[in-house]
Amino acid sequence: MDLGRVSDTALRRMGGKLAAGERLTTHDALDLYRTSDLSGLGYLADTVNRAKNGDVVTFAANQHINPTNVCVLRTTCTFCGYARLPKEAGAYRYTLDQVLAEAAHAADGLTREFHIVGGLDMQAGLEYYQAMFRALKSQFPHVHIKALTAVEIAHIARIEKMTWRDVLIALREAGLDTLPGGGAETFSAAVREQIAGKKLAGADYIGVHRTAHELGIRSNCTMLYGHVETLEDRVAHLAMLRGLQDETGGFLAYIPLAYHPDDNELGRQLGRQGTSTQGVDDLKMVAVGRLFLDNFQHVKSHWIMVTPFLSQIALHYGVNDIEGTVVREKIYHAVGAHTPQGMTLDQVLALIRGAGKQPAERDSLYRILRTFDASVPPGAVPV
Ligand code: V47
Ligand code: SF4
Repeated sequence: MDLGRVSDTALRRMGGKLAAGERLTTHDALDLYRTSDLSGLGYLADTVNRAKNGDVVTFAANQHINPTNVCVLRTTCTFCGYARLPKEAGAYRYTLDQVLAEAAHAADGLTREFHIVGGLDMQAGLEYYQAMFRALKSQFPHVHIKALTAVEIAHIARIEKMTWRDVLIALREAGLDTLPGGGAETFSAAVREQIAGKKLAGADYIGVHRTAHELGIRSNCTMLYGHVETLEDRVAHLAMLRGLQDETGGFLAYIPLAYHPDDNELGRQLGRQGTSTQGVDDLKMVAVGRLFLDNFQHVKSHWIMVTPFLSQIALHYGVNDIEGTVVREKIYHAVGAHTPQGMTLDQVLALIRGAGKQPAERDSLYRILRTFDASVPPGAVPV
């Protein structure tokens, strides 16, 4: 490591620790968030990422399906612009046929993952999802099902009067492969009180993921940032994720999610409409995740939320995976994301190549399926 490239003394000290294979403390993580030496931070994160993943940047051909926007927490998750009460205008719940019609895009054989999440709908219990997963698996046996956040698993358990464990076993039997990372928001109780008053507590989010990992169901994890949380809240959140990963090793990837303030109550309360998170903060979120979460192999940038341009730069701040081609994303576009709803394969390849990295398509468990030439055609515009 060339610490001559790092000007902040706290970062240089951490560079020494990292080179010696020492773990960063929560105090270190706070210093990382506070640094103004952005390029030094990027250098450290990129060095650690290269040691783990080389120059390879992966993506997956996935398709989002949001089967219901009916949610019992609609009035208490103030950051969410997607949910509706059962009789409210715009409320919907797909029938099985509608889910299959939406999934039919996968008939092209390119889609390898369905990412299925929705609201906490009293009418969408265990049987609804079992029937859905069985039908999807029978029509698209090659497509991995990444479905239901920890919050949805706990909701199904509550309405069916079952344990988290039994719900997970029943859903796995129907075809569920992995859990996505949504629903984490920021774990701090004070933050949750303000932005997601009645949502599953942070410790229970961890509990559901622990149960999944014990059953051999891998999962992702997230942090929603850029709303009312403090830097200390962010660090405490990361420490909980790192703690569970030490116990189980079951997390596949960490994905920071940038809060979008448009078309939701929290954005109005904060007077933040029409604004977005700052680019420097977006880069710090991925870089600090990469450095503090030393037991994670993958850090993903979600381009829908931070734009493809920022995601491309994030590839030099510790990110080794980008959210791939996404068909019909509803959740973020309900809260004012102005990015496209999907990228073509050529656009994804150009984005990665333009960063000087080697694109590779992966499956949902991060096994490489095919690699692509890394060279950038002259005059190519990334996206
Ligand atoms: O938990 C809701 C977030 C999450 C807003 O596991 C918002 O591979 C920003 O977790 N501004 C769900 N974010 C999406 C998610 C996800 C996305 C991509 C990949 C994976 C994965 C998981 O969306 C929710 C919440 O944190 N969200 N509203 C908003 N206004
Ligand atoms: Fe419901 Fe999830 Fe929206 Fe909260 S964030 S209101 S739990 S859909």
